[in-house]
Amino acid sequence: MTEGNDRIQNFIDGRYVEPLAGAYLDNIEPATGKPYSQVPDSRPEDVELAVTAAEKAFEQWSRTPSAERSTILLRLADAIERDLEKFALAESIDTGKPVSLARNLDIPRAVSNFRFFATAILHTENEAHVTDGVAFNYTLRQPRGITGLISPWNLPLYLLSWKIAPAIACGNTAVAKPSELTPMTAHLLGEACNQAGLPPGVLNIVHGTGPHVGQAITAHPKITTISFTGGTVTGRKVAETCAPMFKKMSLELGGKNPNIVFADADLDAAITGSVRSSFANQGQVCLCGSRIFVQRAAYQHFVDGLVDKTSKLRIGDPLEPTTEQGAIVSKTQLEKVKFYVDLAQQEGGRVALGGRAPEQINDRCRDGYFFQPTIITGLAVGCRTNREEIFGPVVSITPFDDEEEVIRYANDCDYGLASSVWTQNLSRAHRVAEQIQTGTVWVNCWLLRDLRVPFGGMKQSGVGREGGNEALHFFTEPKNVCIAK
Ligand code: TXE
Repeated sequence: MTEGNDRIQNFIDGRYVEPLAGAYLDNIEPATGKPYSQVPDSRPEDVELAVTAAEKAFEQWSRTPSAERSTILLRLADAIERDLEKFALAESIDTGKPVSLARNLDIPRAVSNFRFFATAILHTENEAHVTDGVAFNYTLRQPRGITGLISPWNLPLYLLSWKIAPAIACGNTAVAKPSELTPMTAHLLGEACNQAGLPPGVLNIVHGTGPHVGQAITAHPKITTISFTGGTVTGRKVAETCAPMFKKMSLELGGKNPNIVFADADLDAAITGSVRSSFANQGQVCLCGSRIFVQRAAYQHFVDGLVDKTSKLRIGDPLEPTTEQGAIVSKTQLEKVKFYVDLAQQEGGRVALGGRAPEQINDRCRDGYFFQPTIITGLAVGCRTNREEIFGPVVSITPFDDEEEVIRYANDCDYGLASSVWTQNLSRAHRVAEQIQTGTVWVNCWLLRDLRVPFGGMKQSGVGREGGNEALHFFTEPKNVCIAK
């Protein structure tokens, strides 16, 4: 880690500041299990400081022409890109993910988020409605004020920037809280904001735990808009706080996503795609397809292929450039994964691959939180392992006979975030996509993202949508002006 970064600071009003109470938490490196820096254990007073700064900045920023906001956001994207290596290393150390993944995916996508919304605001349209010969209406979309942005640990900079970029591009100011488990890239972002010339107070970053900082943000009366990504249980708490205050909220929560493979699919492509959708980022992506359903005629071929390809994934020190599977984010998360693998076996599942920690990786990583990619077969569709979000490198595979049956399996779930369907039959692809209850259906692919499309989940996977116009609408307040003739 670069010198001077071992103690993270809050970023408020354009400056790095200590938390007021001077308290810090250890920031653990998952690959070693040891603290490598400290993160502020901020309190509501720190959030208050951030809100004051954001309130002051809002006056000017909300009136700054969009072309100027756009230029600053583009400079911010450039600043991150210039320091891509530094960001990628920080993200890998913080999360335990392979540095190659951070370098090729997470950080470049964070850059794209800023570029996308920086340019999107230059191409918006305002609606106008002519009421017969009586009146003329037009709709203004105005910034909402101070936004509260709370993000999780799995894709720290990518998910935080997915919120920050539209929020501030639309002329709002922000109080952001990254996960206390993975604060380093957000810490570096402050520096990039200053390099880009973002006015002080437009983006404020307060580090700390959910109960202290997250709760203070969601409960703050001056923060009227909350965008949250995290677990469903936490999302419920956020909603409970926001609802009586009539805050506008977007909740991106968990998933238990079906990955459906028909016998008529290109099976090689389905197997390769399923290795990714099962184990990318050690399975810690809310979009991972942890419930795999394979049509009976292709079942054994698919299981053998998935086991074979997955067994070749290189588990290793996340900082090694060749590593494909790194560490699980925390000890708690590792325990959760182990719990579910034990439960799966009690529920009658058979471990076809993995199921335990790998052999020692190297001396540096001997106390790290590693777990082998794990494939389980033989589970009943409705068992707990097949219903509850594990959020780790564990998938279960179940055979099915026909379309009707697999649609029933896919939808028999409290979550509804994303799904994948593998088939060469175009009509079937349309038919199945239409019936599956998830916010996204990927056909013959996974995690193929176009930033313009609505993104989010149904059922307990959340409320609201992000992405493209959805985000521009979420972060603005529509106001209709009706002029009589
Ligand atoms: O997430 P939390 P956790 C799922 C996954 C995981 C489980 C718990 O199944 O095992 O959630 O993970 C902040 N008010 N996902 O506990 O707590 C917290 O500080 C306001 C899926 O690590 O949901 C962090 O910044 N904020 C998910 C953020 O919420 C609060 C990604 C998310 O943390 C808060 C992560 C409160 N009361 C976990 N309590 C996905 N869908 O991407 C905590 N936070």
